[in-house]
Amino acid sequence: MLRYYTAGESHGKALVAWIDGFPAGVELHEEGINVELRRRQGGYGRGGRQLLETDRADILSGVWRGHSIGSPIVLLVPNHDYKIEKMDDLPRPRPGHGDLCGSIKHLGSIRGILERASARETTARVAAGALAKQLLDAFNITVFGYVVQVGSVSVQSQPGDLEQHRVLRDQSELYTLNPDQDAEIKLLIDDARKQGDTLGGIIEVRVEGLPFGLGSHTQWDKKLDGLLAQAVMSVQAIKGVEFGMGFDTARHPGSQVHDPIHYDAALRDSPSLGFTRPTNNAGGLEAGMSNTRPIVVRAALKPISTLAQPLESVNLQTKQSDKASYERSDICAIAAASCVVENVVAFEIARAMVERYGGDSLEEMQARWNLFHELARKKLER
Ligand code: EPS
Repeated sequence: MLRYYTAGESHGKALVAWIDGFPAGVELHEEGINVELRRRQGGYGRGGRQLLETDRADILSGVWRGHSIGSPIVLLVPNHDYKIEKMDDLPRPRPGHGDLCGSIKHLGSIRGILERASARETTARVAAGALAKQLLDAFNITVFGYVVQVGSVSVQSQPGDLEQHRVLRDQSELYTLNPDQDAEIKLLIDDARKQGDTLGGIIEVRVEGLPFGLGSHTQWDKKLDGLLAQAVMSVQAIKGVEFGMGFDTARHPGSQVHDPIHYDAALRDSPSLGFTRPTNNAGGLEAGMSNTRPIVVRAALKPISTLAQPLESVNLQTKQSDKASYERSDICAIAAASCVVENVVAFEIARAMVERYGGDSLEEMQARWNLFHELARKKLER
């Protein structure tokens, strides 16, 4: 099974991702990971920390002559702002952060909780996801994330294919598909900064090039939508996840929700095996399995919980009411979060691929992918 763990504190020595079950024979480039780490550090509305860091991954194990060898891969990203030993505790928990529940649960300090609850941990998740993308590349599976809403502003969608959308997203300081709206959104973020406030938003991630049947209908913990939802929901500050038409399906009759099934023999050799769907309200997932249409997952990010104009809290020593503690933070991290969710989704898709076509090597996975498509085509011709 392909899986990963992360370790590291926000102001500790380093962040680490430990990846197990990664098939052998995948060509791996540190630069592919570093591009994603740079993107995670970007986006308008970030705090001062990103000026101090230049996140780069060092591959410590599991790779020989540029290829995975099947053994555990450890990625290390050093923290320039390593100062945890000199940092004091926070006396007043911040509403929305893990300060209160974590310090009570662990019978310990707020510092001990916030250092690990911090979204700095997503550095390690992005590194793991970027590694997983290099496995997905071998199957032409793409995972692409962007911002569709910041605070009260919805981004007007632009038609285009993946490459056109990639160009637009990379032009936008907010990682949206409409850089023309950047100025409007930046004003909103500047305003929040002036008010001592923060902003959230909505992210969309699209996965293309999938075969039939990643995931399974047979058990609750094998359903791909369930696995993706758990992974996405676990990203710091995410408060909602939906697929395709999502919550809106509840407001429409079935005839307007389900995607009709058509067939086009010219597409027989593609992963869709010739089946086409004029709509994709299911977001690429039916009964917990991929249906070859793009997986479309959206995630709602709450505003950052560290406020320069803090909310009411309680001093844990005196039990007196007081404003919550303040530490340097971001005003709006939606752009970075879109990169995080993209890479977290990529890891789950890679995990599902290894589960479905698994084996110890990329070569074996590719052989089984080809065999499945050959057998499925034969079955449809019978
Ligand atoms: C982050 C680094 C952190 C925070 C932010 C994310 O750095 P510092 O605490 O040194 O400023 O900016 O963490 C949070 C939003 C949070 O709530 O903890 C990063 O690298 O993404």
